[in-house]
Amino acid sequence: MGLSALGPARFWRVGDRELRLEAPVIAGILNVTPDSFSDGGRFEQPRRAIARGRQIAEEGAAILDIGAESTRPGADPVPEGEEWARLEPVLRGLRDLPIPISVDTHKLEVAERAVEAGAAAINDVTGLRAEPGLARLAARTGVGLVLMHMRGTPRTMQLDTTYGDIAAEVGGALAEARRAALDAGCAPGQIAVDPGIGFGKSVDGNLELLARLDEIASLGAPVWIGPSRKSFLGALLGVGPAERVTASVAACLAAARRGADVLRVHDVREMRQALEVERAINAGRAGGVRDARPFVRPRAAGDCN
Ligand code: HH2
Repeated sequence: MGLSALGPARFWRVGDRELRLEAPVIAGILNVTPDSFSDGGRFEQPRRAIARGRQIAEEGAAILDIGAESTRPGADPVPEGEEWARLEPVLRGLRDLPIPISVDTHKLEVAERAVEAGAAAINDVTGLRAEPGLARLAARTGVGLVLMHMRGTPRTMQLDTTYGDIAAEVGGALAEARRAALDAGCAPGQIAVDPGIGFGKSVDGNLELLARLDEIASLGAPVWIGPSRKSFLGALLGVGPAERVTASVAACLAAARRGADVLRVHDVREMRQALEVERAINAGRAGGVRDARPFVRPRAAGDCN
């Protein structure tokens, strides 16, 4: 729904809870990797990662998105044993977190273990291309499923970034992936989509996708968007990842106005402040800010989507 209008209640189903999406919510990024493009190496130690996860929840994120394998351009795949060894202590340490945790993985075994350890959603940057079994896992367990568009793999994705009509091609691929998830038994309300900013796209391709995000939103699924600190912002402004915070907030607000529901960001505090100001202006009063708290409700028995 984005920032433009308050429509009827919309939810994203994540396990035994539902996230209210009349206004955009924040997914805070926690990368427990040595080599992520922005926060690589900062949260490799479980103690630090757990502290950052708690901070992300306190700063106002509605979801914590944890990744243990970098997907930056050129990144090498991580064996699943190593990916799980990075994730497990952090998931266990954050079991009592008040907000749902999504795990950014495309490996079935890692996803299965993560769900057993309490993850409420799986964020699959391959959109079921690497592992169609992820849809069956989501159907069986009820966890949320994010289907992202990527061309090729992180190693190959920037080799060819030309498209005919980028929004139509990406939207078509996401519609197909969503259909495959539904065929595997997922409920429509479980499935979110993401056009994959920076994954096999040129600078102009990313900008066009953001400009035409309403076309992706017209698929009817909750829309995730992840421009945070990415290189297209560096190409526009000539600054490194740490100096792309304001640009990331601006990109997310522009995306939210065009229908993004879940803003995947590194800088939760800054994003939250921007959303609060925009929402207070839309409400025409400061009191509207209180309504901006992320809202998670338990799913009622027999609820359907
Ligand atoms: N971007 C990254 C990773 N996962 N998932 C979704 N749904 N959307 C995204 O845009 C997205 C994603 C890459 O960013 P980051 O996690 O910060 O870096 P790295 O892959 O180097 O760990």
